[in-house]
Amino acid sequence: MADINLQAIHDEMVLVAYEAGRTILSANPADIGTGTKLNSVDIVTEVDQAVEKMVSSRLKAAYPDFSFMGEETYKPGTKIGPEPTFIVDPIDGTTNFVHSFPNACISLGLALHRKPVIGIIYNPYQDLLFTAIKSHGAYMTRIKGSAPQKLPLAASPRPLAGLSNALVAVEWGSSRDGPNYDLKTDVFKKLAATRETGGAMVHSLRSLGSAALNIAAVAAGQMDAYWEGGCWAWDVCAGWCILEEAGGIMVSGNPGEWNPAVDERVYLAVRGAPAGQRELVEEFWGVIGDRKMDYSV
Ligand code: LIP
Repeated sequence: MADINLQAIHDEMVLVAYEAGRTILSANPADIGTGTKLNSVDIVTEVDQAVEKMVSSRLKAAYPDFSFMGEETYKPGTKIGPEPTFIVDPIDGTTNFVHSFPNACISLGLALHRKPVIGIIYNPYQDLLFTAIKSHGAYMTRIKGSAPQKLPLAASPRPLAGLSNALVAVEWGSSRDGPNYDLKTDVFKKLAATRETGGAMVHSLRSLGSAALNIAAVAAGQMDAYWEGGCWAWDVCAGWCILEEAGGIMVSGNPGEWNPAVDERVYLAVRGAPAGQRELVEEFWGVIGDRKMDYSV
């Protein structure tokens, strides 16, 4: 286990991601069975389940000693251990998928000692692949077979110049009441509001509908930050590796924690920049104040 070949695992994960992409594209969302989990906006489809089955059987066959955690087969309370663990969301952006909104992906991560070391994100609608291996950089491939572009896309990324110059990704998530929801919506409002009224007046807010694609956009330098509470390790593991390899940082979405766990459930991703990363995090945490999102129950 000590000398695992990350490049070979990465290459297999890319093949698996492309196969998942073909399954996602071949499904007609109007004809597939859908169900719900926690509530009416926490959606699962037959395609999510079929893709996870294919992914888990391929990865388990190739790497029988590794652990596997997938969104659709997750058993509440399961912990991620130090052993190599595939952390997989078969379709991240399921709501987009069921609405035929072409922004969904497969998110395939590998964690080692609970840290993301490989990240593969593939949006088949745009034939857009994001990949990274720990200490080997992050890449984006626009069309299968074309030359990968190194991330971030800008050769000299601009310094971060505070929230008032930032494009920020946020998500509504599937919990739509209670203290977490109140905090989130209050922060959304404060991020957008004018400085005169106590807000940060960010350039704007975006919701791509997929944590993985939000993080990939931050890694690419197309957005400055992404903040969410309530998502899971399978939503962020792959993107996290890609983000770090592109010079970005992942900190807690709750103020004060610079080194969150992969299953922290509250995250703030900030793009790579020659200056201003820590300042942006601290300014963001200042908008949240002394409150915290809590997903422990
Ligand atoms: C989605 C996440 C998104 C979150 C949604 C949902 P899914 O994952 O990517 O960030 O806001 O509630 O969890 O369900 O499409 O795999």
